[in-house]
Amino acid sequence: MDLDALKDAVINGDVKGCAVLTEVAIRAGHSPQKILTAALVPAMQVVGDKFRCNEVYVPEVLVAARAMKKSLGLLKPLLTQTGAKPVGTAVIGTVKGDLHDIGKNLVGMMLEGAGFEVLDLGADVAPEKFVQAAKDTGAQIVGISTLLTTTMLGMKDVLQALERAELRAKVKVMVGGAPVTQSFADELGADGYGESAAEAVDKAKELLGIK
Ligand code: B12
Repeated sequence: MDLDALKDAVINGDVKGCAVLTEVAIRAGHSPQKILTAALVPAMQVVGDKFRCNEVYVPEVLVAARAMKKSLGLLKPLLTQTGAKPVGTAVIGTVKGDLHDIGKNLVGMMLEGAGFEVLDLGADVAPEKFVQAAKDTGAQIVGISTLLTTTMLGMKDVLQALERAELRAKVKVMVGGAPVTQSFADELGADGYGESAAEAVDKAKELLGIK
């Protein structure tokens, strides 16, 4: 089965089509990673490009996002099944003022799949919430996501709040999201950056010294 039909279903915001085609792709033997990288992620790229060129508007982006979420929901059990003892705990969330959560959700699923216990705080998360969650769970990793250039500096607020709570030395902070780069992460003073959910997993393991 070729995955273009699934990619088109996401672009067109066809939730039912996404459900059926994702099931078909799984049954045809495509790995969840392949379905992500060959269909779902490139589909959102196309939607983003169309949005930038004013070919589509927020409502169309929203329905595409809903369709993508349907597929991700079906892939989740495959991405997160491990059965092993947790290798660490991660708290993740999207910064305050930013409602984008698809990439962050994907990072959460892949971390779970790699054996992490994940507390997902959702989107539009205030710095104090990151701090409280890190305290409550004793997390070793805090992952912050942002998709908007206007909210990128909100990541700094989270780092500063962790410092004020004297947690900065206890947790490793990873940042990511489309506008974030390694050099921006370095400027912020974050411990790690990942360009994709797969890189987020590699980075989290590296930061905790897990092979
Ligand atoms: C879907 C979408 C929406 C949906 C979001 C639905 C949802 N529930 O998430 C809706 C319609 C709500 C939306 C709203 C808006 N959006 Co929008 N949106 C997008 C779009 C098309 C796709 C984003 C996406 O899901 N990508 C797919 C995922 C899988 O990729 P990702 O998020 O980058 O995540 C990957 C990596 O970055 C990384 N990663 C992500 N997080 C983390 C965290 C860590 C710790 C690590 C290590 C890695 C990591 O791993 C992920 C998986 O591989 C992008 C365009 C684009 N191509 O990015 C625009 C985009 C982000 N939106 C944009 C804008 C402008 C807006 C609005 C302001 C529009 C408006 N006028 O209202 C609002 C903002 C609302 C708000 N306050 O947040 C702009 C941002 C421009 C900028 N420079 O800031 C973009 C770039 C579109 C554009 N080309 O102009 N949007």
